[in-house]
Amino acid sequence: MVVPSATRPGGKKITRAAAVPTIDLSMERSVIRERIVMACEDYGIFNVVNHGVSMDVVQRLERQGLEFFAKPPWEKQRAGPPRPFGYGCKNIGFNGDMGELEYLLLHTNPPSVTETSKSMSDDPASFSSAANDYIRAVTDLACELVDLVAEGLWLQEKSILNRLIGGADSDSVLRLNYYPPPPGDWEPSSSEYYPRERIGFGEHSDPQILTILRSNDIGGLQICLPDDERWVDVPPDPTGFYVMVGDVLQVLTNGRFVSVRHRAMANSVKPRLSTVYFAGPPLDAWIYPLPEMVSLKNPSLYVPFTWSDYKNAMHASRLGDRRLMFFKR
Ligand code: GA4
Repeated sequence: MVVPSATRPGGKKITRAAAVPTIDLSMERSVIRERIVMACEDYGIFNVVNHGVSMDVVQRLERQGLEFFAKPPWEKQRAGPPRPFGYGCKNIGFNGDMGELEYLLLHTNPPSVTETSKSMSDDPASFSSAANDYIRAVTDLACELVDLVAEGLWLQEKSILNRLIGGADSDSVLRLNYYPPPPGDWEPSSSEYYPRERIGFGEHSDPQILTILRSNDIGGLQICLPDDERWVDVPPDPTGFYVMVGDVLQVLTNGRFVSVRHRAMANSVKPRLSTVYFAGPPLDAWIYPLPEMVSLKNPSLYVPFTWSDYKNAMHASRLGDRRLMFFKR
């Protein structure tokens, strides 16, 4: 369903419609892998249901997150600043980006989670157990999804993607985003033509291989589909996960998959909490289009680089920059 859209001068249109495919992981494997490949080509995002991640694991981390963000500012600051891990408030990255949010960034290896939990909770053992259990569950899900991708793309080496994100040396990140409601005097504009927007986390694509996102039941996620000038609302699904293609998967598939541009709005009168897992490769992993994705008709679009090179480019750039441009042939 498409309802009337609004345009900001010089900005993209906003359409209140969502067309993100939902993939039921209890379907037959051959059907799932085909649908995943199609969703990654056409949208760069899909929703998974019947994913096998226990809701208890999800809720335990959500509770820990809400408890942390409810603390007084001075207490939260003890877990910051995020350089790059820890607590952050409004500042995003190192180059002046800002958003209407607070967040926690954690590296996903268990010793690091245990260490950082000490500054995040009065009960660090419960915090780190909730975070580690969540990380284990979504890592398994991410590995299963990339196995399906490898099968769907008929890759020779079926475990090539799984090995990039499933090993102990993978450079994955867990992010808890808390979008507080707007201040009392803030009112969304009722004008269709000049909508007043509160940007929680600005437009960008995720740099890694795959992102696994969930939120509480408050909306805010928007995507911008390839070759389109519209922002599309993605409805919250507290029991499912949204899966997004990252820049590295775009490179590995030689542009066949697209890393989706997205942002999070913070207009709701209720707080939004999202939990986002970014499945990344090891720092020294070489990234280049997989041989099956390259042919005379589809020559390689990117030069080889390491994940560490890409991270350097990422930390030197602004949130909304199109970093893959630096690695194009
Ligand atoms: C976007 C995706 C993840 O949230 C993140 C972000 C990272 C950060 O917050 O430190 C970055 C951003 C993200 C890409 C460009 C740089 C780095 C903020 C920023 C301005 C953790 C990631 O991996 O890249």
